[in-house]
Amino acid sequence: MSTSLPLSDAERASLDENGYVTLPGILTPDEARAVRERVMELAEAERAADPDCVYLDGKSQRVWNLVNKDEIFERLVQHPRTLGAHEGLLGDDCTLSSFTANVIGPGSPEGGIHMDSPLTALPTPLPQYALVANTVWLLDDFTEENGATYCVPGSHLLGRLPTADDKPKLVQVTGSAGSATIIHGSIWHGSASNRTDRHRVGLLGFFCRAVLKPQQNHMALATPDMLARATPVMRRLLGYSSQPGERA
Ligand SMILES: O=C(O)CCC(=O)C(=O)O
Repeated sequence: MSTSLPLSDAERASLDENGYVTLPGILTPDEARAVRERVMELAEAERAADPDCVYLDGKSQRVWNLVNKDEIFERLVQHPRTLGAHEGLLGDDCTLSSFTANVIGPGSPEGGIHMDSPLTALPTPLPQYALVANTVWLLDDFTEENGATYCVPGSHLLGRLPTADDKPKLVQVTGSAGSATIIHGSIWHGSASNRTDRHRVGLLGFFCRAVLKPQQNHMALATPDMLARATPVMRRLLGYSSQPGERA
């Protein structure tokens, strides 16, 4: 059983209207600093093992499959506030699509405006309710200079990607380290360029309705250690109890 906390009425109204809402103070500054440090260690080790694991002109990097890389990420993915927000959007049985870090390096160009996977593979118009939804965990203060996420308020209601005729009004979602921004997966969004000399580090806790195929195959990736620790909520997020009509 989940002990998750739903969004307040005001938070949910803001998410429904704009397609995103920022929840301040989900982590303390010290917690955000410690998680950032761990992400940067993982990023450095993965770059040393595979220099091609970078993107955006080699300036930025994704760290995939976080739930199997440190116990701290197992706890974060089950955080009652962020998980409660996703359950409210996607249903109480929603599952994890992927949990990654997005490290936007100094001089990185913007990531490009998009809707989240697998929405562009579906016929349009998409429904106005969310099929997938993301959490951007701010491990640094996100500013206009260091690449705070772009969103186009209200675009989640259009159910399609922008066309050449659209003039999307981009807003950068700035906030303090330790905040988490919940975004409806159909919103037009993307990382912005980093014009500072320091990495901008965020986590992306990405969830989907139980009927959709997740971005990563968690059951194949799960390590025995992580599974041995997994709570019932964690097992559900990994997909162990979301197979409709399963029989032995
Ligand atoms: O890191 C960010 O600011 C956003 C990343 C993003 O848009 C995504 O991965 O879908």
